[in-house]
Amino acid sequence: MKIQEPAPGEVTTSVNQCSATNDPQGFDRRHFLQLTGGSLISASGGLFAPYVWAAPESTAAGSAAEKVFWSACTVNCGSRCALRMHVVDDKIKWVDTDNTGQDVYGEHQVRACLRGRSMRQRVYNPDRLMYPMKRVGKRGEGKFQRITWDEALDAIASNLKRIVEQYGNESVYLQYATGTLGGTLARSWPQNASLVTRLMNCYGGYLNHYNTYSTAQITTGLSFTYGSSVGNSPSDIANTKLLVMFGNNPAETRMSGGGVVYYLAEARARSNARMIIIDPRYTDTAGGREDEWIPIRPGTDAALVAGLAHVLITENMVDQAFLDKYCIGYDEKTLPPGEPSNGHYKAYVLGDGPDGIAKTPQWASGITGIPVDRIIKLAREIGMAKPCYIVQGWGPQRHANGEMSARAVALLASLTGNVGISGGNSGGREGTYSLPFVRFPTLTNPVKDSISFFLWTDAIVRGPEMTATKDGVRGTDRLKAPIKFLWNYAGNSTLNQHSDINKTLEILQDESKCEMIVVIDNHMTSSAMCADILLPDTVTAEQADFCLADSAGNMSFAIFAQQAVKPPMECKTLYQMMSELAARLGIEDKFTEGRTEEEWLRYLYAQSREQDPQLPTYEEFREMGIYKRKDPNGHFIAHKAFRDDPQANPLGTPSGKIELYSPRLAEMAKTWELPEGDVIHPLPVYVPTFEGWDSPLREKYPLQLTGFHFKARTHSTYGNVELLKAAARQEVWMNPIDAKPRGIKNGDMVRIFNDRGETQINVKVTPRIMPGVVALGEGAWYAPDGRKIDRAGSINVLTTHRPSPLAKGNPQHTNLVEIRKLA
Ligand SMILES: Nc1nc2c(c(=O)[nH]1)N[C@H]1C(S)=C(S)[C@@H](COP(=O)(O)OP(=O)(O)OC[C@H]3O[C@@H](n4cnc5c(=O)[nH]c(N)nc54)[C@H](O)[C@@H]3O)O[C@H]1N2
Ligand SMILES: Nc1nc2c(c(=O)[nH]1)N[C@H]1C(S)=C(S)[C@@H](COP(=O)(O)OP(=O)(O)OC[C@H]3O[C@@H](n4cnc5c(=O)[nH]c(N)nc54)[C@H](O)[C@@H]3O)O[C@H]1N2
Ligand code: SF4
Ligand SMILES: [Mo]
Repeated sequence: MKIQEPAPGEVTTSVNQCSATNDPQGFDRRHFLQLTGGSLISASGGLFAPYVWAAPESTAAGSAAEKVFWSACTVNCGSRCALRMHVVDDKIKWVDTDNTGQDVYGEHQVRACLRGRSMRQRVYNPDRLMYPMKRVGKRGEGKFQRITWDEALDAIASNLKRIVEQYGNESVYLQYATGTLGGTLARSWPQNASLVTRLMNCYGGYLNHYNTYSTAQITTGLSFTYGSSVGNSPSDIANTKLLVMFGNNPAETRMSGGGVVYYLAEARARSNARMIIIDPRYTDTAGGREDEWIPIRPGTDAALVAGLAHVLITENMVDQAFLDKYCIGYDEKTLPPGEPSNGHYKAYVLGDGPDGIAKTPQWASGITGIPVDRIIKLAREIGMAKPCYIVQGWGPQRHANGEMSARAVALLASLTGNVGISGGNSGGREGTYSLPFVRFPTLTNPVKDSISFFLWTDAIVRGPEMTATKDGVRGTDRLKAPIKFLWNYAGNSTLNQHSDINKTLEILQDESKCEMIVVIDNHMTSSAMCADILLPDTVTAEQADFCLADSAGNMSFAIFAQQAVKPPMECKTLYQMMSELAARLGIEDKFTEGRTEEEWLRYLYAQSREQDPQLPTYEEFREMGIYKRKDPNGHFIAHKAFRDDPQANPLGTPSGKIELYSPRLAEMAKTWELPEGDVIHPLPVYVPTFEGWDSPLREKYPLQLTGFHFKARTHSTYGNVELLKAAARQEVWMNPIDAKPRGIKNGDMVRIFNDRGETQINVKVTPRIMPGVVALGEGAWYAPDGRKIDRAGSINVLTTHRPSPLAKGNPQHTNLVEIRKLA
């Protein structure tokens, strides 16, 4: 199919048409489809529908003109797969994946999942951005005008100069963004690692953020327990007797032949360990492979742990020697001096603490919804299995009390002495072995002020009111300026992935607040709709880069991604864009150091080889495509050195020990200003929260809504690929017990709503979710209908901006809603 170009200056027709929907919220994708005669291959719509850009017909393998290039899938799914692009006439005709090695466990192929294999549909997608554009309508409305690169970069440079002069570098923010995180040149995460960061560091700095949407509560929580949140490698499951998974679903969240799900299957086949899954949903990881599924009410894991602890203590199954030697705060003996007596965990559990309540299995059952006898049986199983691999995903911590849940699961690993040994685990997520590659130097940020990644909307509205003890601001007592300039490179968290889309949009639409938003993406996402200036980036297949493994167990790897096809239309690499912008800001030499992209890759690789002479030469690496190496130490065992010799290898906590009771948290509990109902506690106790299972709001909104990460997408990325939408449909899960009284049948269209918003989608009525709880895969592309109602099942119209107490993180799995059949 042919691509027609709008001339520079021309308002794109499709956008004009879209404004005809009179949609105060902005772009209406479905309506737009009708207006354009539905000629798109993507039902999610696309701004360039009249200029259709569709995947070329695929061809059978092996034609004479075909060339094969190694590439990679660099999205944030926790894996990193090799893709092999089969190219004819500068078009990708088909995609396969790692075909090297013997494909035996331990030297296995890093084979891509369905998402990576559908990469062509992302490269040749009607949503693809092709030209620089500027906003001509209201923010979020989706009206853009094509401009030249010079115009776009001049506008960015002059606004950046003006805003830095007027409000300081502290008013410039780099949005959390994980669209491409395996790469070296194209790397959007972590925040301090991208080329935008390097540019801003050359230009006086920017407002930092700490923590992530992924792991805020666990990272913060476990930093108080262990000083880090590492876990044993999943290959070590081969050495365990029992596998206990709290809210962990690697079959969806760690897919691929190189991902945790493969280790789980292979390692467990070797140990034949029992597997118990604790999750409100019967997950794909269960899927008939589990020994037991224990459904739990969202947000109540800390109560389950306390109930288990009651059994372990009263039946004499705790590992007292471990607790005495390695931990503080389990009982009176190891309670740090000066802390209130009976402030320890044992007193909390036995009812000798300040609340006077014994955390019996009966007590825990009332909160978690798990039968009493099941809690007792689970405690005995965990207490007797030596060793026991206790692991948590990040679902339990993405809650309003997630710091407590995360610390409680870790505490269970200590109570049973499973920390620092093979076949055991810290209670944290699975660990991974990484190759020591040198990454792009992004220089140092002169600005030290930092906010929680989740509070950027607050920082736009009330930046200078935000303080250390009220909002968790770091590096300064109080923010100096509100956010005035927002960089959004390879992320969709400016709208789709952040909480409370309706409120966020309202904040963004006030142009007197955040004055400039620059979005650099491949696709017209809902965050891109909020841009003032939109820059079209290349995709991985259009540039050379090194792409490094992510959660890859104990076999790490690196992929030499080649340029398989040329960038379409006016797309540029980030390095090109940032270099040209640096020239306008008078910092080009500092930014580029005189190197081209290829020269940077060679330069960085030479440094990596200096550190690690085992690496192949640059040319060999390019030829190989993928380079793999097994952890020379076998399995990674978290906190092993500490377990072997705690004096010589103390943990990163103030006491050097595992802090079941944290004196630092006791101090913060006294000094931080918290809203009504928020709790910071030195022990990982169970606390009820806003919009929890026992919230009074349940009278109005009786269903707990939890999100989950879905196999059809990686967050929102791949969310506009028709094949994937059809393969795994967006649906809200609901138990038959909740569906029946509402007159809801499987497949019905339903309204899911609360005070913040409404979304409509089909329902999946299934016993795979516990009664009283409903679940929606996160990341569906926000598709408002003009009356603030989303028609795509985009969960963030229902989530809240209110942060968790300690991490100031995203409680995106803590929501109350009602569901009704759509009349
Ligand atoms: N309700 C709810 N919300 C959530 C979550 C949840 O569980 N529930 N999960 C949260 C979590 S854990 C995370 S990590 C965040 C993720 O949020 P984001 O980091 O915003 O992730 P994506 O939605 O995948 O958006 C990535 C963007 O990068 C773009 N992109 C991909 N490759 C490239 C590239 O090479 N160049 C450029 N320029 N752009 C590229 C994609 O088109 C896409 O727009 O979402 C969070 N939001
Ligand atoms: N296919 C796919 N893979 C992905 C991603 C994706 O979007 N798509 N995103 C990637 C990213 S960035 C991240 S951060 C990770 C996210 O990884 P996780 O955060 O682990 O994934 P979730 O699906 O949010 O949660 C895991 C499980 O926890 C359950 N759960 C929710 N609340 C509770 C609770 O209170 N208690 C218990 N016990 N269980 C609970 C959910 O039902 C779910 O099955 O996944 C990564 N992998
Ligand atoms: S989405 Fe993840 S598992 Fe799937 S191909 Fe890409 S990197 Fe691999
Ligand atoms: Mo994440």
